[in-house]
Amino acid sequence: MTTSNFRRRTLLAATAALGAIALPAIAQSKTVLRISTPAVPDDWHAKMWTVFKEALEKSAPGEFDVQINLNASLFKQGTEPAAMARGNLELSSISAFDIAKLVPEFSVFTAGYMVRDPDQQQKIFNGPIGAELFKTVSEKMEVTPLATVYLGTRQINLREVRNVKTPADLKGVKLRMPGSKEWLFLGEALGATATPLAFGEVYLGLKTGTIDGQDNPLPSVRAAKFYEVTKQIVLTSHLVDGIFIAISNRSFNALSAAQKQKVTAAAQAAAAFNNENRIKEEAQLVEFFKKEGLQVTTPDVDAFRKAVQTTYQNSDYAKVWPKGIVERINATK
Ligand code: KDO
Repeated sequence: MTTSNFRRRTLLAATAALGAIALPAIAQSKTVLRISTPAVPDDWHAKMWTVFKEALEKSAPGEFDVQINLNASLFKQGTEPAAMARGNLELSSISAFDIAKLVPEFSVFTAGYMVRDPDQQQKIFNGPIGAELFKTVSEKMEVTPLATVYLGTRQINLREVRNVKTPADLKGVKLRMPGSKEWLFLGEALGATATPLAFGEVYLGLKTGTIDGQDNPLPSVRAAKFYEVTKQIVLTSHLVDGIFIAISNRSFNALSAAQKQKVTAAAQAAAAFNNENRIKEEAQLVEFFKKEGLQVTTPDVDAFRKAVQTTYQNSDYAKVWPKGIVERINATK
């Protein structure tokens, strides 16, 4: 072997050894982003996380390890904000109801018939109202909202057909709501007997009759197959529901400025994907449910609106809403 050959081989061996050491080091330096959501795989706000992951793989190749956990398999529904604040979870989509527990003024967005439509929802949260409230969310909850996701307009979905025109017609109906007092208040405001249950248990609850109905946006009724175990949808349109892609402050603050920008852009791309597809599907689903044999009925929505709005206005929730916020929401066009 010539000296130069020997040198080259030694160099190659050294590089290989370095590589063997360096590779796992690179792998370890990837920032892990764990996501937990109760969303079922076929729902748009589950699929949007793949858009998030792919956007980051493109904009920041090799920098992030995005781990998507659906069906509440990592954290129970509603426990995600606490997990993020503790640093046990990086990302989730959190609801206005989750936020209202720690930021009481946010309960204005848990009130029925407050937000008009998905377009107004985006304008509210991407404008000054959103900026002010999200600042408080970050300070009090240790999470940063990155994008507003339209979850859909919530409708009532019943096991047995019932003539529902006004809230009085829901008297005694065991209406499943997610498990927090803010959600139960909404169910009661609709005239029903609100019963708490996690999303993952609703299908069985409807099937066995431990609950008489549930409320969710139509795309989720389809994705979670609730239409298989119910006979009616009552188009109350009582809540233009939003969830917020949020990241724990601990994780966000550890990122470089460029990474923060890329993560935010990926979250916004994910939300846009969800919003576009959900709005499109929502417009087509009444026909789908009818074909599946469900009765889709329209109640006296004005009667529901009046009753629900009055209940909220007279509640303790309204007492902590920032002065003039309802007028500001209504003026957002
Ligand atoms: C539900 O439990 O009814 C709800 O729609 C509440 C939302 O805030 C959100 O948690 C959603 O479930 C899940 O993502 C499942 O779609």
